[in-house]
Amino acid sequence: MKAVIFDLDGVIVSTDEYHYQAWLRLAEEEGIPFDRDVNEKLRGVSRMESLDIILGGASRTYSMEDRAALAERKNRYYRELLEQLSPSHILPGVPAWLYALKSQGILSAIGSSSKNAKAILYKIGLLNAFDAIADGNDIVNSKPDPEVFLLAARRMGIPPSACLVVEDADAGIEAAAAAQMKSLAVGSAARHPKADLSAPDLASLDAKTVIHQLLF
Ligand code: B16
Ligand code: MG
Repeated sequence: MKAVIFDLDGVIVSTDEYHYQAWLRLAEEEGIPFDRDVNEKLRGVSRMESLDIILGGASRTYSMEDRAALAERKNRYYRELLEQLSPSHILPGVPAWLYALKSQGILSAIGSSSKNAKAILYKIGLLNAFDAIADGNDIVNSKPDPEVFLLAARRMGIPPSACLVVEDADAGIEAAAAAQMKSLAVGSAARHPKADLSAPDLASLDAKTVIHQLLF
């Protein structure tokens, strides 16, 4: 058996833009420098680690309590933005990929650093579309650590060497390599040196061709 493990944010749905908007709102309120370049460093990284990266540009120090409150406030802003999600937000190419995998008998999973993953999948109508979900609630170490992908593979009963990871984050491609899984880099991660294949998005590739090229 073979499997494909999809990252969520930036691969299945463009919640990456909502993360950006929520962090921007928080940073502006706090007077902390933040822009799209800093935002790129947050892809695939946990909420607290993301906050620490952003606070690296702050002029004052923040206590543990301050940091917890800031992370929680950002999550509130983010959850407000998630309210608008619907199946129309599923990214191009995703339905065709899921259909192709099913018809080929290949398993599929979500491997996401997000603690909001299941809420997002529910809103876009894909909560029951995968054979396994591993997310930010299940892990101690977020990408580039391979933990979330290894857990997804274990939940499907598929060895890492028979898994392909689809990722939009450099940290996610690093995590796939550390898990000894094949990887397809899309969006911001495209052309990462450790990716086995790169493309702008899933719509530009035929699932069957990619699977046979990388997993067989
Ligand atoms: P949350 P992914 C990641 O999702 C995002 O890319 C990253 O920007 C975010 O900080 C992280 O989830 C945690 O998200 O605050 O919702 O728990 O790309 O791994 O699906
Ligand atoms: Mg992502």
